[in-house]
Amino acid sequence: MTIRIAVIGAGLMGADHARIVAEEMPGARLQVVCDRDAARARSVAEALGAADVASDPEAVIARADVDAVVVASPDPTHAPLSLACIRAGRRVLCEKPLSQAPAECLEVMAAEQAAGARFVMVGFMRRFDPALAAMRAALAEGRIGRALVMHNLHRNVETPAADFTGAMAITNSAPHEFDAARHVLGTDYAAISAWQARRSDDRVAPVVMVLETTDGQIVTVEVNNNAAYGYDVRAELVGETGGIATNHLAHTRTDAGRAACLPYDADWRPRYAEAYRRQMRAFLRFAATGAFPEAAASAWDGYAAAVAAEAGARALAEGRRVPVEMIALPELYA
Ligand code: ISE
Repeated sequence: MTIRIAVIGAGLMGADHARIVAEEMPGARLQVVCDRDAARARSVAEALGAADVASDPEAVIARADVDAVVVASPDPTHAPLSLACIRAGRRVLCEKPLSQAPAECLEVMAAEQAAGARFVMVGFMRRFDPALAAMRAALAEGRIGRALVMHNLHRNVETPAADFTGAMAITNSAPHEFDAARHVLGTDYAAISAWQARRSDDRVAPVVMVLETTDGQIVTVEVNNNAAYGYDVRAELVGETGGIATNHLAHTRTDAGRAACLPYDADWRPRYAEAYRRQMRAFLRFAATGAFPEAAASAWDGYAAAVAAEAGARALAEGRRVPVEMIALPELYA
C-alpha cells in the first residue's frame, strides 16, 4: 500500500520533509504540497514531482487522495492543523512544537481521547538519533547504573530569526532537550531554573537551565543560539556506576598544517539527517498500521515540552525556581 502524503508548509523544514518523502521513502508518494505562498508550493512540488499543489491546508487534509499529513507550516498553525487532521481521521507528523501553549496541547489530546486513538506524532526527531537511542539503551540495560545527571549542550551558529530572544531559546530551541531528557530518563520534571549570560554585543546570549526531575535527577541545558563556530549538539548522561556521552558527529577529519580539523554542520538538518529519515519511516508505518512507534513523541510529549518551556520562560523572567506542573497522564498515552 502506498501512503499518499500531503506536506503543509513549503518552507525550510517542509521542503526537506517533502524531499525525504519523494526521494527516499519507497512506500510513500508525495501527493500534495500545500503553502499559502502558491509560487513556493509550486516550486517545491515541481522539483519533487508531487501530484498536486494547493494553498488551503484544511481542504488538503480532507482530500480523499491524502492518507496522511506532514505539518511544517508556521508554529501557530501546528495545533489547529493537528486538530483538523484528527477530525478528518488523518495521521499527522506535526513539526515541533505541537504548540507553545500547553492549553492548545490539551485540546489536541482531548480530541485524540474523544476519537479513542492517537493521530498525532510530534517531530521531536532527536528521539530517532542513533546516538541518543544508544544512550537510552545503555541506561535501560543497566550499563551505567541509575541515572543521576544529564548534561545537554545545544549550540546554533546564529539565531534562526532576527527577532529571536532569550525566552525563545527556551521556548523554541530547548524543547528538544526537554523532550530528549524525558525520553532518555523516562521521567518528568518537578521544577526548572534559568539564567542568561551577558554578551559584549547585542546578540542573544546563552541561556542555562537546571531542571529537577520527579525521580531526583538533575538535567542541565545550555542553549547558545549564537555559538558562531558551528551547529553543536551533545549530551552526557552520568549514572551511579558509569556514564555515556554523545560524540560530536563529523564524517571527516582533515589533517593539515600539523593540525586535525573536525568540521561542524551549519544547522540541524545535516546533523540530524539520519534521525529525520528514521522518524519519517516510523511515521509512515504509523500511518499505515495505526501502531504508534515506541520511540516517537505523542501529543502528551508535545504537552510536556510546552509546560516545561512555559515554566522555563517564567523562571528566566522572574529569576526564580518555577515548579513544572502537569495534568495526570491520560490512559491513551500510558
Ligand atoms: C529550531 O527550531 C530547531 O528545531 C532546531 O532543531 C534547533 O536546533 C534550533 O535551535 C531551533 O531554533
